[in-house]
Amino acid sequence: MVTFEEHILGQDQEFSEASGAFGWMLGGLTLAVKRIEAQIRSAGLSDVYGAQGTENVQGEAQQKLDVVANDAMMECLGTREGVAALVSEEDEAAVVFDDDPATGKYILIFDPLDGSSNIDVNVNVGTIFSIHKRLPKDSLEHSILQPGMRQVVAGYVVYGPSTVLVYTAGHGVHGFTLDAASGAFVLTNENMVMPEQGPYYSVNEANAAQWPEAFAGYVETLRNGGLGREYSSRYIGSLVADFHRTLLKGGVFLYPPTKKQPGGKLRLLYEANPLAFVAEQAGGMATSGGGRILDIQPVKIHQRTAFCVGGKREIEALLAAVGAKG
Ligand code: AHM
Ligand code: MG
Repeated sequence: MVTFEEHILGQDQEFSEASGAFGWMLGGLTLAVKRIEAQIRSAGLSDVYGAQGTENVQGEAQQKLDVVANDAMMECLGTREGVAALVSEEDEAAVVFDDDPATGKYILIFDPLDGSSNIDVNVNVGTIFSIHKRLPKDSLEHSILQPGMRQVVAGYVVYGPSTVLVYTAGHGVHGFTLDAASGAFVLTNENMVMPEQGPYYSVNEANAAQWPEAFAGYVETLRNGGLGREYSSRYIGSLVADFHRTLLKGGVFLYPPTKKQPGGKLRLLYEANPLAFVAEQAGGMATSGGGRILDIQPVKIHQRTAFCVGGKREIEALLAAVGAKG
């Protein structure tokens, strides 16, 4: 049995050298997600379904479980050695724990509970995380606003029929399943590869009338067999679950710009970047339609982006349709 912590520490010389602080921080991450998963599993029994009655920084109604999940991440990671700052979808600003670059070495950016509109109906939700190194000679703000290509680790957890953790540290993509007996995330899928072309496209088609013409034309091409195969449509509305299917089965997930949200809906730092890193490491591609996701220089922590991710064949066709590079 190989656990997540053992696997990741063996991936990179640098991580094993820093194994004290780095391993301690990863232990905080897995502890938090196990606490979140326990709350999700018993949600109907413990009155944590429903709205909290508050709004987050994006003006979205917070669900009780959004708050529970965010608290778990903050409590389990905030006191860990090596953590400089935590940046969450649920908090307006970064929470700084150690501003000394000599000791506060890592920044964790996360969406504690993605897909919260699906909680009350017992459909998969997830946690997405991204880890950057603190730049020793730069401000903490600059260290947080690094492009996705500088991520050192990224991944996600899907709370589904099984609880699955997928990560990359830049050496392929690896999947783990939570073993209820041992309480550990155990390696179940090493070196995951996204099929070059797949059977599904995944998009909220209720927005079709609001998409730029090139995106609408591309989806029409998928529907009419223009990519040389028939596609089926799948859309869960939980990014983590839609992405996980795309990773395993192939195809394309897209959230194009809309008239209502011309800059896209999904968030760059804790939704698009980590999933783009995983996708690329699995042989797939990720673009905003205007360029490679991992090349975008963020200007603020809650920045949004259009997000299209999937197999090489589907994304290359998308780039040809929208006239973008990378
Ligand atoms: P959340 O982080 O507040 O849950 O919002 C993000 C979610 C994604 O999980 C999902 O891909 C998308 O919003 C669905 O949006 P829509 O309902 O507009 O299709
Ligand atoms: Mg989200």
